[in-house]
Amino acid sequence: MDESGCRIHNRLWRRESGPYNIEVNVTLEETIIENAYLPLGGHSKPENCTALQKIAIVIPFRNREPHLKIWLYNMHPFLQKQQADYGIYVVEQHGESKFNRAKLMNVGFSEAIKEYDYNCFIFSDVDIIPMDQRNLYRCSTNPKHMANSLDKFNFRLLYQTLFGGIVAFTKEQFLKVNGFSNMFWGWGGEDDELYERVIAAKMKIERPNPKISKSKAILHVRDVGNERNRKSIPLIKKAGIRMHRDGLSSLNYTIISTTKHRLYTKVTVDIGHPE
Ligand code: UDH
Repeated sequence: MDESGCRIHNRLWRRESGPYNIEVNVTLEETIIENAYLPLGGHSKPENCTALQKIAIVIPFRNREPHLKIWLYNMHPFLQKQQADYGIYVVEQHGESKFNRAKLMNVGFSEAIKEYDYNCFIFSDVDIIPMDQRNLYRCSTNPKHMANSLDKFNFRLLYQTLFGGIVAFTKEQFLKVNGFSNMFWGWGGEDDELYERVIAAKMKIERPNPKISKSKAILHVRDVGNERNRKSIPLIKKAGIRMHRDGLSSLNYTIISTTKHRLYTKVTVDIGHPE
C-alpha cells in the first residue's frame, strides 16, 4: 500500500523532518487544549487528501496514566504531521488478574474494526515514543517491527528475532496469523510467540532504518500484576501448531465500558484470568 492520496503533503513534511523533541513534563489539560479540534475518540484524518491507510493504534493499558499523558501529548502532532488517518484505542484491563498484553491487543483489533474501515493496526506500548518525524507510522508489505532502536538499549536490536514494543500489521497480515495468542499472562514471551506466528505464516518481518526509528522508552519498574511469565517457552515453541486455534478465533471477553475521550477511545474490558 502506498499513500498516494497524501503524497504532496508527505514530501512537505519529509523536508522539514528530523530529530524531534519529546516533551515529558506535560499535563493532561495542556494536551487537551493543544488538541481541542479533535473529535471525541481521538480520531483524526488529513484535511486535504485521502490517506490510503486507515490506522488503528492499539495500546494495552492498566494504571499507566502518567505514560499515557506523555504518549498522547507527543503522538497526536506527530501522526498529524505524517498526514495519518488514525484512531487511538487504549484497551484497559479491568480487575486485578495478571496482565495479558497480547489479549488486550486482540480486543483492540476486534473493537476497532467495528467502528471504522481500518486496514492497518499499530500495536504499541504506552511508554515508547519515536524521536524522529521521518519514522513513518504506517503498515508495510510485511509485518513491521518498529521498536528496533530504543534509547534504553543504546539504539541496538537486543536480539535478531525481537518483535516487542511496537509492531504494525495490515488487517490481512494480522488475520493471517490469527492475531496474538491469548495465553500469555504476565510479562514476556507474547512478542516472541507473535514472531513465530509470522514465520509460520510464511511472512517476513521488516524493520525501519534504526537511525530513523530511534525512540524513547520511558523507564519504569515492573508493574504489580505483570510478573515475569515463566510458562512462555513451551508456548513459543509450539506457536506454529497452535496459532489457528489460539488467537482472534478463540478470543472471548466482556466489555465493561467504551468511552470516547477527547484524545482517545478507552475500552475497558474483562479478559478473565489464567486457567
Ligand atoms: N502495561 C500496562 N500496565 C501494566 C503492565 C503493562 O499498561 O501493569 C502495558 C503498557 O502499555 C506497557 C506494555 O504493557 O508499555 C508493556 O509492558 P512493560 O512496559 O512492562 O514492558 P517492558 O517495558 O518491555 O518491560 C520491555 C520489552 C523488551 C524486552 C522484550 C523481550 N521479549
